[in-house]
Amino acid sequence: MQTIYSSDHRLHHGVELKDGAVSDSFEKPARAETVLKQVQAAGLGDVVAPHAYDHASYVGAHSERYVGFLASAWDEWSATGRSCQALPLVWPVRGLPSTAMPQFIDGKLGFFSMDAGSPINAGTWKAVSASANSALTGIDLLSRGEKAAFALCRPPGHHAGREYMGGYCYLNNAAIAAQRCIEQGAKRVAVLDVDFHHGNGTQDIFYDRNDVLFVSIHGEPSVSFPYFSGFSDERGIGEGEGFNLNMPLPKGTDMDGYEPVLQHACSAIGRHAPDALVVSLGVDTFEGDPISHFRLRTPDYLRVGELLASLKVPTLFVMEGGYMVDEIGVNAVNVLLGFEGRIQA
Ligand code: Q9C
Ligand code: ZN
Repeated sequence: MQTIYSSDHRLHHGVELKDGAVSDSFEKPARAETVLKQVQAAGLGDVVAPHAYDHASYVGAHSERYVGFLASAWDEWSATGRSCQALPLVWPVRGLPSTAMPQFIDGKLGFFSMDAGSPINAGTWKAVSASANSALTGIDLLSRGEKAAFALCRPPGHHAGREYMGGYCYLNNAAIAAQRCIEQGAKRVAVLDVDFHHGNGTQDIFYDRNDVLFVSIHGEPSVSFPYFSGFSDERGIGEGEGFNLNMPLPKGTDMDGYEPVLQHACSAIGRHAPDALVVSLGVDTFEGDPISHFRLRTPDYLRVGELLASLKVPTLFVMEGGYMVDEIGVNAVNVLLGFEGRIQA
């Protein structure tokens, strides 16, 4: 399968608040470089650059004012004389009365975010839009008849909701891809999220819809980020009721616990009979991941890919999380090799 990759991701690198201090983010450029290297080493297929898309392609999954905020946030922030990265510091939590969008950038940062995990620097928008464009290009490959494609997106996207960034994410690449698929005539699409963390953003975007089924397998939110969504009783609303499926699993889950749940997820996707499948491919389910708590091992990812292939649906893989930089390449590419049936004995 082809991989869609842009080196523009390097323009974005930021800090995160960890253990009460500011440190380099786990979500760093070396992640995408490692995955790209393994794509090439494994001979997965051609690596192509994303096409250009305008902002309207991101609206649908996101609101227009949110896309506008992301596109101009750095200019608004740096116009105040600050040269450090922009981070939110105040949020409209339960009980605060105003729901109006603030006029000043410091207020907008809180208004359009769920946490302080998505810093904005001078190159962030270019990287973020190239990442979304990679997912859009992947969908266009599927509509031209490809059976599968790999959007090597960075930064990731699945924590970004209709109107908010968070958890290292800005634009929801998987949701933007699924939305394009629908706009191009697909009746039904499924998004399967196998990142360790719940895909709260994708859930948010499709929660009231029955054309896009969202299924997520992730660490129990009572003890894992993002804490405030991902419980199994979140099943969708209105027309979307029954089209949101959360499958939280306990910390320490290994392949023995994971595989039957993945099979269950695949059955649900099969019943939806989608025209296309978008996989939010996080490999922070790995046993060595520094911020996550599942125990999948490198060969397990081949099996994950094999199970996904059994659905026999055109599939776009969209890179999400995975932070053990030395291993994420082989783990992510193992899913793709397993999908293609290229499993060495
Ligand atoms: N210091 C994705 O995997 N921070 N996002 C957790 C670590 C948030 C993960 C605490 C993790 C977000 C795309
Ligand atoms: Zn994650």
